[in-house]
Amino acid sequence: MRLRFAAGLTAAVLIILCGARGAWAHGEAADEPFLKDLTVAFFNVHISPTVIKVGDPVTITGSLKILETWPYTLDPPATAYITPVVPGPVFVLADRTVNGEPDMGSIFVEKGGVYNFNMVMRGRNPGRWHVHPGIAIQGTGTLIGPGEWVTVEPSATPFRFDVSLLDGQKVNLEHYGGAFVWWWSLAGFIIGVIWMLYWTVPKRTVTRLAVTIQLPINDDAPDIGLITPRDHFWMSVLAGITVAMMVGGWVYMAAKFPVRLPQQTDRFEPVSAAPGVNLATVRGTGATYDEKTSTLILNTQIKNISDMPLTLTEYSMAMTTFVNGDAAAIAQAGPADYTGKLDVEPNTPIAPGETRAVKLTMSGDVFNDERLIPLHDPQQLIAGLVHFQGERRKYDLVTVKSVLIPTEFQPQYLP
Ligand SMILES: [Cu+2]
Repeated sequence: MRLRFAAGLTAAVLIILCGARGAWAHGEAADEPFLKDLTVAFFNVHISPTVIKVGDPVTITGSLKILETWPYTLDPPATAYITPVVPGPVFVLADRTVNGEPDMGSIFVEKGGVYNFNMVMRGRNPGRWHVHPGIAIQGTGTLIGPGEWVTVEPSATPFRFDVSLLDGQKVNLEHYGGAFVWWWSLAGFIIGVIWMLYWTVPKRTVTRLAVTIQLPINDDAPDIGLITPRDHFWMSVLAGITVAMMVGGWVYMAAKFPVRLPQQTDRFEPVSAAPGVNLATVRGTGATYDEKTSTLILNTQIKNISDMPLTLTEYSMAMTTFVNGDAAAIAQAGPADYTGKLDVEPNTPIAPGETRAVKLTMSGDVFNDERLIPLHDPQQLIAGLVHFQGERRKYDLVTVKSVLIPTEFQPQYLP
């Protein structure tokens, strides 16, 4: 019986090991649609070049807006961190700016804020990696933008990451202090392993739990050999070695690095890059989604509140952007898997002061692949960003929220 179980288990493990393919997604499809649609819209994301050698730079640029439709069920967005999202430490982040300012760490953000980012990473490990920009928001998690495959080819020169210290010394962060950290951690680990083996292998503390849990908490029970004076002695020795290691480490650090500075944090509030002047208002008047054709239709009521004609150029939702333009314009809008064509009806400029009903139609596998559309949720809501282009380089980004009903529930489709 046991033999059969062991054979079955081995076979199952082998099948899983041989049959499993590498995981490459970043888990964003598992997030609820509202968590992607109502929170942040990414647009104008560019990741290039897509083939590099180890040590070479890859630049991620783009923009994101924290939508005014941020769900009330989440903590309000306050502290955030704009970051490349990659599978593990296969790149290093060498430089980052947000709205033109150097960004060392977290920033303070606000609902309605627009943030333009520019991140330079350098390839560290050879491989083919899926790279996204993302924004980690305290209390919510990391929301990710569109991704691109980047191939890092091996290089003849080993990876280096040189930085200058305050005293002018140059160090290679790839290996700096590595040997010390390794041996020092191993020393601490060995003390822990000795302690663990001491109490589990020769002792019956664990193997006879039924007996030991009967004893009162403060009873050493030396009469049944549970904790003897000899044990006390050896535990004191282990504790002594630990204290000696810590004192030794502190003295070594103080002697070797007499000039020290506490770890620095630099948090600031980037000035939002929102266009400033409002050119239009947009009201969502209902959306539908057809699962069979992956088509999203968004009905809107648009009012031009500016003094110039406006053209509706794009609609961005979560990590996708749909473009009212030709193939070249769509290719310019971001990574191919996350962009598509936007049909605008009627597709003529909206006159100053005009209010017009406009129907936006877009389709793409990305809606299903990234699970962007709420199909059976308690709140059937989507939100996105409508881009308008005016005259004299004036533009506007207007957040629109709409109730969405899957077509299978539309009256005309019901049996
Ligand atoms: Cu990915």
